[in-house]
Amino acid sequence: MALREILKLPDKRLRLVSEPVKRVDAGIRALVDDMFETMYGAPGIGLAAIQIGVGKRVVVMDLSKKEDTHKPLVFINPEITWESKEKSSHEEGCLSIPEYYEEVARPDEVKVKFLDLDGKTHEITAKGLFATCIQHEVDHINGVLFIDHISKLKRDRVIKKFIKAAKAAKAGKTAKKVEA
Ligand code: GNR
Ligand code: NI
Repeated sequence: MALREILKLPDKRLRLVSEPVKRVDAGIRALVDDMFETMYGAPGIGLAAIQIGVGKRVVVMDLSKKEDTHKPLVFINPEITWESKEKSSHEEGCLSIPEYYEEVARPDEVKVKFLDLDGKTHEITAKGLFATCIQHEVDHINGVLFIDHISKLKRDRVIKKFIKAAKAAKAGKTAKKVEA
């Protein structure tokens, strides 16, 4: 198990399309372990492998409220096979875009097909926060970020802010409080 560094905007690797997993083997299980450690450590409720720099279609999630009742979920090669016409809007955040939150409208309900850690296929229906989160994570493995679903004005502003912060960090300055 290892805590891995989470890639932040404007890291270009966040824009890569991840590759399907061919075989669920010990390497994938080790990756999933690292992803859970990193997600719980952040803390966050979901994580896609590309957020730790691994371009494989692997997602972990835990939507449980209390820390002592972990409900770890793993989705390998997740595919959205159906989405409801009804949309609903929820405030989203992303560990790769820290401390930025915005409302995003997405299909209210989706069906998701995926493999588990034994390589077995499942298809489930997700609603509410689960639906929001799985769509957010499937976006990640396709190189899409939640800010791609908000207005261009807001998106450009947040990207600019993170570019500025990255430059300041590189220059060894305090990059914590860069104004938008
Ligand atoms: O921790 C996270 N919270 C969250 C809140 C609303 C919608 C989506 C998410 S996912 C996010 C973790 C993350 O960045 N996953 O990619
Ligand atoms: Ni995210």
